[in-house]
Amino acid sequence: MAENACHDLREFIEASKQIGDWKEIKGADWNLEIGALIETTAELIPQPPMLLFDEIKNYPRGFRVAALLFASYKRVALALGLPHEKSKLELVRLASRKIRSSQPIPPLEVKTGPVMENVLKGKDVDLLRFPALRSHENDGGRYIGTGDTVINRDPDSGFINMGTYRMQLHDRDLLGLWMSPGQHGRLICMRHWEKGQSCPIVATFGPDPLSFLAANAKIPWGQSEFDYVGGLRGRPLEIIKGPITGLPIPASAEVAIEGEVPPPSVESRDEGPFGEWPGYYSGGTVGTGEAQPVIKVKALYYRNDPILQDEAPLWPGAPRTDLSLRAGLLWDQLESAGIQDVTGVYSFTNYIYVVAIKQRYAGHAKQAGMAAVAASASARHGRYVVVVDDDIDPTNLKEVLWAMMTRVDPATNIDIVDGCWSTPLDPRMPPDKRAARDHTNSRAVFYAVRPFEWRDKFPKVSRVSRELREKVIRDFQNIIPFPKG
Ligand SMILES: Cc1cc2nc3c(=O)[nH]c(=O)nc-3n(C[C@H](O)[C@H](O)[C@H](O)COP(=O)(O)O)c2cc1C
Ligand SMILES: [Mn+2]
Repeated sequence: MAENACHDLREFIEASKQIGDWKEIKGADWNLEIGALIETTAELIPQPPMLLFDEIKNYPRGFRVAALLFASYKRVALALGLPHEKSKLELVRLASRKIRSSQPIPPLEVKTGPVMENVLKGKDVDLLRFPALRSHENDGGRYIGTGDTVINRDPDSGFINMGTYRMQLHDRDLLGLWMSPGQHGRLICMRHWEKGQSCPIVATFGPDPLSFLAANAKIPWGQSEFDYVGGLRGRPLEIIKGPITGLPIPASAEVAIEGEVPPPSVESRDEGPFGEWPGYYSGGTVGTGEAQPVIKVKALYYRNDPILQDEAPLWPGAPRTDLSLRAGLLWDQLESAGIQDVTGVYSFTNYIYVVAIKQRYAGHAKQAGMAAVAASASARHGRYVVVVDDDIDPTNLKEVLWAMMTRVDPATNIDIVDGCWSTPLDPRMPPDKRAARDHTNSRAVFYAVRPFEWRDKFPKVSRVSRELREKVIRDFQNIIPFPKG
């Protein structure tokens, strides 16, 4: 993650073409067809190719959509500036070390940049120029904001946040914004609204890859994702001071807007339905019954031949993120909380966080599990935390399930913690709880570890040893088509 992290989305796409599979698809339809292709590819192909759509139906050539950018961990490694030939677990470890060792670097203001190649202001703003997708059959509209960042400034402390929140394309100069309770971008908007003011806002579509990954990791409140990304890259993000809002506009984003979010009491709109990452339609007006905030767009900036980044949620069986900054962030936060001998961390969507430890004392596993329930990286809308021993690779779901099957005594090794931070998009949230705005849920913590007190008496593992496995793969590769690692 040092000097070599990609500068912008197009540089990242070119570099990704060198290290993995990719496909260009011409003539596909923004209305459902592209969404269906993306989800089906992610479900059926392990380490799926990056998909690049051009000549999208009814849109001019060059107005492109890029998808599945982070569905292969090798591409995530590239985005993080890490060596892509490492294992997934090793990459999470390297990410957490980098997070630990980097110092925030504030952005660098420049006069202009590629995002200013096309400038449309006021009445000329027209977001319908872009082939925003309608991804799922019952989506209430088209979404331009999925692979996006939303940027606003806390009026009290001055800290500038960058988060990924979905944006519906309501009209040529009007966007819907869905921010879950507790999100930093929403807390900042509320501080403006409480003063009776609209919240100035910048958003990007097709940000640089590291900004995107940081914008959807829960970096603690008050730490600017701009400075964080600068620190991880080892050089500042280049920004242009927005002429309308004064907010930073990332200079090499594909598309950016400036605008404002009026208090919802002044202006709001129905939002959604939208197929969300748990695999159900949720959030927005669905379930809450409440109209949602809008962004009134005052200026539109975009590069020539702009690339929208699609990150519309997929059914969880079609993983769109093979490795996230979140796992590295959680590892760092656990160590910062004093949890010792963490040997691995991984997350399978927001719902399952796995922490591997080398147990050193009775109570160590519980300490690690409780910390993972509370840490900012994993605290919002989780479901399960699984603590495993260090012989389990937390990135390997088969190994994690095996530990849960064989090392957990359900009566004594599962803790239930109720009342944790959740979101109205949780499909399992009872309607009355949602109506009462009690956006909390319970967590189960599985201690899938050998009981510390008698760990030496635990039966020996009978699985083929790694050495023997590697030997038979080598010796029989010409007969049996073992996948190349
Ligand atoms: C593709 C994608 C889309 C997301 N969409 C939303 C959204 O619509 N609303 C929301 O509240 N969080 C959404 N999230 C989660 C937030 O980006 C994440 O919680 C992040 O930490 C929020 O920024 P903040 O920590 O500065 O509040 C999304 C995440 C991803 C990866
Ligand atoms: Mn934040």
